[in-house]
Amino acid sequence: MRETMKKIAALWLVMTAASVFAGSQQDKGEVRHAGVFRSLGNPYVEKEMIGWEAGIREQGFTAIARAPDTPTVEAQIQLVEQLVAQRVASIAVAANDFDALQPVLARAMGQGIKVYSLDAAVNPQSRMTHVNQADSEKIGVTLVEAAWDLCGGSGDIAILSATSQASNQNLWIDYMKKELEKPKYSGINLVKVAYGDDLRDKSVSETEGLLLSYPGLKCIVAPTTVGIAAAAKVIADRGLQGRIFVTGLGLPSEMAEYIDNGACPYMYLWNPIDVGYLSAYVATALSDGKISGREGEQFNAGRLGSYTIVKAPDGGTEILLGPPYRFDKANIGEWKTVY
Ligand code: RAM
Repeated sequence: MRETMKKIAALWLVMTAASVFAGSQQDKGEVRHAGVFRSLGNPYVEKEMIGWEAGIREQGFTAIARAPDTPTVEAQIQLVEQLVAQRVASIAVAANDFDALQPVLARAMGQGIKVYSLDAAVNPQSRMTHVNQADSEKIGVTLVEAAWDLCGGSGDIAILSATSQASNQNLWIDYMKKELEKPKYSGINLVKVAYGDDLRDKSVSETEGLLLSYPGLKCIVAPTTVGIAAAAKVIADRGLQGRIFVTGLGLPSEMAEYIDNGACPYMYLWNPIDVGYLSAYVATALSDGKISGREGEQFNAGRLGSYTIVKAPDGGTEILLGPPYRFDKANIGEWKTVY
């Protein structure tokens, strides 16, 4: 009898432990992390979202990914408002404006929601930290050097950007302008910064406008994956390879044909899937209390390893994914199927 009682007690203990374990697993899955990305229909953004969702899910949490149809901040404010009402654990924003999200994000943080930006930053008061794809100054310096090289040291260049409020592009352009002041670049003349709004058609028509207005143009630098693909298409369609060069930040999958046909001899980028994936680990490190967004804090980002929070040029903090990577004829074949 005593043996039977013991067996029943042991069984009960095992069953209770199992249900507690199952319960905690279930609770974890009920914790929702949210991400508001720049816009749908942008292959770069889609890859960023895929990486972020995968990173949240592999940690056992629920991912809610949202993005407006076009890269406007008004639509992002509405999406954030809905997510605050849903009481998510964290909100990531790849922002379409540096300052405009501050009221809603401050409200979110006031309610205990962990807020951070990725890709395109919000101002330091609106975030706990920021996930930056690469050192912003380095991107600016690298793109100026590329334009100078492609122009053979002198000539007119233009920048084809995303929207005029895009904080990442604006920061890179500021660094480009600063770099262009150096004596080495005295022969380079920046004639215009055009905005294609990260929309394919608008980027094509802005490129056509540049060609019309500046017949002597030698190089178009597009620090946006949408802009560079549109500009390279116009140059290739018109057979202008060798006379006008396109460079900037592009997705290997979209740019391989233009790198091969010479419209864009080389360009730079980083892995957008990893930008999202790293951000997913920032979400959970913030909500677990492992980090608070202060300079010097460290955390683990799954398959990417360990990261340290550093000071950002805007006065806040950030986490740098890694250096920009160069793509050219020699290596584009191996990258075009990766991202
Ligand atoms: C576009 C977006 C994105 C930027 C890349 C380089 O797809 O503007 O924010 O990081 O280009």
